[in-house]
Amino acid sequence: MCKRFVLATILAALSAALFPFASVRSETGAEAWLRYARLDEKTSREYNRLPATFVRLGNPNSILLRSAQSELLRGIQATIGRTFRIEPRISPEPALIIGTLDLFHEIDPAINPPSALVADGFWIAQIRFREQNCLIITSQSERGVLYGAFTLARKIALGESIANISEVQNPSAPIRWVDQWDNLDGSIERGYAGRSIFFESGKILASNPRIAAYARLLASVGINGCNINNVNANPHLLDEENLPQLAIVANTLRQWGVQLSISVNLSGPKTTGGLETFDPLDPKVAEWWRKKVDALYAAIPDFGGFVVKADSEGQLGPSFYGRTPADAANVIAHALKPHNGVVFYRAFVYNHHLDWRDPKNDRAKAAYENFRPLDGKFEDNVIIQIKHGPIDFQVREPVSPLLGALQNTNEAIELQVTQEYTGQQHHLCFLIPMWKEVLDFDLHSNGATSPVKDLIAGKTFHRPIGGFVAVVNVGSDENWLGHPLAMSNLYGYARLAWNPNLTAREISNEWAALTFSRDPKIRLTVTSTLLASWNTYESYTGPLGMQTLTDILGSHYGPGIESSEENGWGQWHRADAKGVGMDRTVATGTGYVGQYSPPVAKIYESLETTPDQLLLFFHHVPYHYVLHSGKTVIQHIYDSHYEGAAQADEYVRFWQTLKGEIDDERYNAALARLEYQSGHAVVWRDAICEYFFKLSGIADREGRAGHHPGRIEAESMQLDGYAPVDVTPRENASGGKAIECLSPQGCSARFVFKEVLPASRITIQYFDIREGDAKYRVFVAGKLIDEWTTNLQLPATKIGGDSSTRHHTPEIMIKKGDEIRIEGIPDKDDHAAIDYIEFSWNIQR
Ligand code: GCW
Repeated sequence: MCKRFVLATILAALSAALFPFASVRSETGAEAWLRYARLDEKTSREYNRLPATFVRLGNPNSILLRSAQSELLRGIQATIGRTFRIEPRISPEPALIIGTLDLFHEIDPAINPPSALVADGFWIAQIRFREQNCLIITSQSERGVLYGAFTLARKIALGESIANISEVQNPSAPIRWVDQWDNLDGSIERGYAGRSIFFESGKILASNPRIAAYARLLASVGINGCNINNVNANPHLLDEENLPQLAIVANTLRQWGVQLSISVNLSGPKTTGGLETFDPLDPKVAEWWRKKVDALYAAIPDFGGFVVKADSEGQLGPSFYGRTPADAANVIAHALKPHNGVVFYRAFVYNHHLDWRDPKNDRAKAAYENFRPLDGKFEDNVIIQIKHGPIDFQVREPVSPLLGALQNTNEAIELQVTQEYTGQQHHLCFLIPMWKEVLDFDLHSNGATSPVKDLIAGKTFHRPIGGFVAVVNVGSDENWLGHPLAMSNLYGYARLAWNPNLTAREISNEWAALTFSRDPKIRLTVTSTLLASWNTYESYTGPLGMQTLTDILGSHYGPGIESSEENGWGQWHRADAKGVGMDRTVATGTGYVGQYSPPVAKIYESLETTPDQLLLFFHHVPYHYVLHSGKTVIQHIYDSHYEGAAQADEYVRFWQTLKGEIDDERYNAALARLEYQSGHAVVWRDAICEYFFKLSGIADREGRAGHHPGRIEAESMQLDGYAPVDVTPRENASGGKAIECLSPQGCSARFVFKEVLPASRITIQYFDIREGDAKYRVFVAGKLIDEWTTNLQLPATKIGGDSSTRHHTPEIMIKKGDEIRIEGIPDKDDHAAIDYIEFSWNIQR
């Protein structure tokens, strides 16, 4: 044993004795679920019978097999401390052997998995091989071997038994891709975790090590393609001078079996290509695409293909020349076909200038109306990429009927890991339960059973290709997605794309164990919080199928209930004084329901059979309408918001039970977000309850909506420098008003506490604007008790629902007659604004 090692061992033992609780190592979250934490002694012993020798069959230069080897050895060494003797070829002793099936067959043709392997599938097995007990990982392809290696490493990291293992795993679908909406300038559209890892200032960051780290994470859960730039595509990415850099990115991804793809702009032939047209039926345009594609493949022979967003939200498309999406998709598909490339043509084609006065207009109908008539007209290397719901990643939508309507066309479902409408990673929202509902939903599109998971995999209509795409938008934040718990959505997405029959509980359990700990308490705390979080978020944002009632014209973040109405975007909920909801029935509404097959349409056409959670998506009803639950619609709106906000608050306490049991870094970072969420859930609750209370004039049975006993409005305090301002929409601030400070020296607001019982804590509702770090100080009876600076990086540019934030002071005794004074010092656009304050009491008043 070398001296340095002895010293390190003594030091480690000493520090463990002196600091028994310091054993939780500090973490950033960068390793995500690939932490390979050391297993305890007892569990490690379960793997004592692992062979001592490792053999890799096949071409010694294969990069995929090299990745598989390094990952497997790294994982096993880290988790159970085992190293292997690496042998160049099979020798007569037990071994862990990896390689493609044809190479095993060369040695022993009798070796065969118990069931067939499809592309990317693998077999992990303990077998007798040349009279030795061996553990093998094999597949038809090298990429399958890589997936098998990751899977074995994961099984060991989870402490699962591999004794007598013989497991065949095949992916559910060939397409398991991720999309990034990264712009060439380094920003990310709907990205909430820092700048792009792929681009900056118009340049490709080809040698950024984060690209390889991302690809490794993707490969570890079976993702095989990555589209790196925004679907609102900058046509310059295809410029010739970018090809060498793109080729470097492709090389990096290739090590992990991930194919590179990019989004293209259909107007490219004209805007950057020097042609006077981009008409897909013009031969010059076809030639332009052919040349571009040939050049691309000369640089990147295994390039994946293109993603196309056209005739959508300002992107030009074939309609400009009276052509169809099939015309446009096919011209590119022809260019890609000789190279085995594919086109993902997005079905997100709709008119955002709809006349909202026409009760028959309905954006939900657009995808089906545009693509159903073209079924069978697309080349077989075109995949129609369909968002899971008919609108746009709302907190709840029905399944898109288009998913069941294409019988002669390939399709992929588009999901969204980046939480655009689901809290932007400031709120916790584990989306796997939602995606499970979508994937299991039976669209009855062939008259018999046809769940979405079978349709997209091409199983129902025997399509050659299809599958899953998710918009992920990881960024330069060390932990990839900002919220320490948000990577559960990427992990879960990939696990579902591999096997949609896994349950949300199984997935969250795996993720919690790999990301935090196998300890049952930690696992249970993390999984139960995750599993409840989507319903919680839905209940305080947009229940009953109203969609996320957010500011749809701007940030898509805080409450903005009316922003969807009286404009052409078509995200209408049509709330008025008498009732709420969109009538989409065939009988009296927009007719959208008729896009479903008869058994599904029958459910949604009738008020009686429409499930409560989608009621207002399909029907317009009076506020007194009684749900299946027995509650009226209006009472449900009030109750769900109060219950949801209370649940969000529970998460904080639940998480606090993990203090000291996981590393402080991730514990504190998650706690800060959960505390913020619990405050912002109150903002949502109050805005929506207030809005519907005013609009309907119907009181909350529990007397909560519109009443806030114990709340002191900032505008009612004695102000020094601060001035009241009206907030719009008014429901986004308590009483419709706030106070703001425009004086650089700062301002103050004070009042005298008059309650008889002493209070124990003050809650300050203030506004955190992104541009500027305002400061606040709180004094009680002249004594400074708390101060903080605002820097939460919210998507907030003004005083309102995006910026409204809570701060709790530490516990302190506040007595009758004490003066409470809050000082605010503005910074840039952040005017140290305050909405109200509230008190807490330790004893029931
Ligand atoms: O949800 C909307 C987003 C846009 C996005 C668009 C799309 C990339 O608000 O930011 O554009 O969907 O999916 O194309």
